[in-house]
Amino acid sequence: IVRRAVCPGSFDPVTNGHLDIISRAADLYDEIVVAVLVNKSKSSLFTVEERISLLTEVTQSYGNVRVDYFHGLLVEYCRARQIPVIVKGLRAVSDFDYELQMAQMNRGLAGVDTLFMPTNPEYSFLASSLVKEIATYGGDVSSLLPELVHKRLLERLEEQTR
Ligand code: COD
Repeated sequence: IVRRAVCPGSFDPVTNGHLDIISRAADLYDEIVVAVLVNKSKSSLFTVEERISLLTEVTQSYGNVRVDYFHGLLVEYCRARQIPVIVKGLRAVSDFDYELQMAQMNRGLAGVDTLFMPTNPEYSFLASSLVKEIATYGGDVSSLLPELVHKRLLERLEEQTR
């Protein structure tokens, strides 16, 4: 039996905080599916295709990680793919309220359990939204992102100011 789990998110773009959780999850399970939420009502800096391509490149070395996307409810995706576990990173108590609510709802809805991993303290303040904001105003975010992602982020922000 293959032990599988999903790491879901927006990944706009993937940060070192996401990668920390994905790599640790990859050590615990046979296969990790990183699932990008397709949310048409939320504006994003990178398209779903771009986010998938970045994730694929930066997780390539793990061997047991693949990247996919989903629409709608995460538990429906889990059910269709027979994935019994969601892995989430917890940055701070502020994440906990909402994450606990989702975890209980997802278990109630479909029996899908959630595993919480404490974020590496190095990344406990890290969020894609903050990275984008800091980079927009010229701040240095190079230590928070994989090199390739950092490069694409600067390119994208540059394109936007043209
Ligand atoms: N360190 C460690 N982990 C981190 C860090 C960090 N610095 N930053 C993010 N993470 C982890 C967290 O576990 C987070 O949940 C995940 O990475 C993804 O983060 P984001 O910001 O890319 O994505 P979110 O928070 O926008 O993703 C939310 C989901 C898409 C998972 C959620 O909204 C969802 O499941 N939506 C589908 C609809 C649904 O099923 N709704 C019902 C829920 S009950």
